[in-house]
Amino acid sequence: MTAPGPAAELVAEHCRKLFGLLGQAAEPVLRDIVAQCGQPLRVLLVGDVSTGKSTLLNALLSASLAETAFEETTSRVTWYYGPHLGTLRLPDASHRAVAAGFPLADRIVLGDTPGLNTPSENPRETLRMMAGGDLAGAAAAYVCVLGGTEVSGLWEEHLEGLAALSAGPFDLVGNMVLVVPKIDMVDDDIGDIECRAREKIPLTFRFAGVNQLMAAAVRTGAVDRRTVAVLDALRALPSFGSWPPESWAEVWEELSGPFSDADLTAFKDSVGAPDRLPELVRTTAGMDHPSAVAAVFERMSGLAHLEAVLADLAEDADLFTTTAVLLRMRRLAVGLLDAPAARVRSAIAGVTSSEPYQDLWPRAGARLIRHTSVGDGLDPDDQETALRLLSGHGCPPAEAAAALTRWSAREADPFADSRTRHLARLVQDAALRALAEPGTEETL
Ligand SMILES: Nc1nc2c(ncn2[C@@H]2O[C@H](COP(=O)(O)OP(=O)(O)OP(=O)(O)O)[C@@H](O)[C@H]2O)c(=O)[nH]1
Ligand SMILES: [Mg+2]
Repeated sequence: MTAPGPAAELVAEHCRKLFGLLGQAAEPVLRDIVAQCGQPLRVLLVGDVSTGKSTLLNALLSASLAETAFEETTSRVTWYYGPHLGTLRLPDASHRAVAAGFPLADRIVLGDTPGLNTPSENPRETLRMMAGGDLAGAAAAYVCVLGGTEVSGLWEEHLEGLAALSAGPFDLVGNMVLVVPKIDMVDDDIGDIECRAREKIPLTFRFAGVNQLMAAAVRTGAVDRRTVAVLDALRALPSFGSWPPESWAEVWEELSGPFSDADLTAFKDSVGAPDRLPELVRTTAGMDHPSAVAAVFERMSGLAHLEAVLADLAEDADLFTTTAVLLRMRRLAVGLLDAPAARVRSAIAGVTSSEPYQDLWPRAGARLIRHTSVGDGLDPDDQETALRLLSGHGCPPAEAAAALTRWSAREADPFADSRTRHLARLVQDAALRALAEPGTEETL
C-alpha cells in the first residue's frame, strides 16, 4: 500500500485542476496537497527537547539515521521515507528527506522534528506543522512524545489544537498517539499513567509507553554476544539479590572481567536507567543466544505496540489524509480573494459530496466503535458484527438481519445522541447492502 486511497486521490484530482488558477502564493500549498494525497500516511513525531524522539525514530527505522544526544539536537524537520517512493516532495523547502527502508515504509512516511520547549529558533519549524501553523495538516497523524508521565498544561493545549485541526467525520480524532518515553525511568504503572491521561484529556488518542534505548538497540542489531556476556556477569554478582542498584557506577565498580569501557557504555546505552536491570537480568537467565535476549529487549521496549498502532492508523490513511488535506484547502480558501476562494470551496464541495468521501464515514464509524465510548455499551458479538459490516467485509445474512433490527432500535431510541443515531444509520445501510448481495435471499 502506498497512496492513501480513493478519497485522497479525488482531492488531488480537484487540486490539480486548480494549478495556475489561485495565484503564486497558493501554488506551493496546492502542490504539496497533491503530493500528500499520493504519499503514505504522513506521521509526525513531536515533543519536547531530549525526550528521545530521534532515538524512537531510529528504532522505528531499524537504523541509526537520526542524530541523538542529551542536548538540543534535531534542528530541522526531516522526513524518512521508503526508497520505492522515488523522490519525496516535501511540505516546505526547509525540510529534509532521507530515504530508508524500514518495516512500515510501505504504509507511513515518518517526520522527526526539533523539540518544542527551548528558547532557540528551532521549535518554530515544528510549530508551523501544529495547529495554527502555516503547514498545519501537512502531517495527518502525530506521535506526541510527552515530557514525563503527566500531560502538562502546555501539552493539553497542543493536543486540543491538533484535535481541532484533525476532526474528520463524526469529529472523530483518532490520529494522535501519546507516548510516555523512557519507561526505564518511570516508577508508575503505565496503565495508571494512561488512565490519568484519559481523565485529563477527553479526546480520542492511542497510548504507548516505550523504552526507546532498548527499542533502538534491538532494532539496530546492538543486542549481541557482548550483551549476553555482560548479562551473565551481572547475574553472577553477589549484590544481584539486593538490587536494583542506585547507579551504573555502582554496578561497574563490582563488575570485573573482560569488559572494556566501550562494552559497558554500549550496554548502558542499550538499557537506559538501571532500575529495570533486575527484571532484565532475571528474565534472560539461561539465554545464551543473542536472539533470545533480543526478544526480551523487544518485549521490554514496548515498541511493537506503538508499531501496531501506527500500522492500524495507516489502514485508514485515506480517512486521515483526506481530513488533513481538506483542512489545508479550507485554510487556503480563507487566505484568498473571493473568486479563487470560491474555486477552492467548490473543489471541497466536489470532494465532500462524492462517493469516495461518503465511504469514509463507515471507516470513521468503525473507529468510533473501537476507540471511543460509543462502543462501550455493545456486547462483543454486536460490536464485531457492526465492525465487519462497516468495513465491508461481508457478514452472514442471519447476522446482518439481526444487526439491522438492533441498530434500527438504537436509531429510534429517544435518548440516543445524534452521533450514535448517525452511526446506527450507517450500520443499517451496511446491513442492507450485505442482505442485498446475490444469493442472500435463499439462505435467509
Ligand atoms: N534512559 C533513557 N534515555 C533515553 C531513552 N531514549 C533516549 N534517551 C536519551 O535521551 C537523550 C535525548 O535523546 P534524543 O533522541 O536525541 O532526543 P530528542 O527528543 O530527539 O531531542 P531533540 O532532537 O534535541 O529535540 C539521549 O541522551 C538519549 O540517549 C530511553 O528510553 N531511556
Ligand atoms: Mg531529535
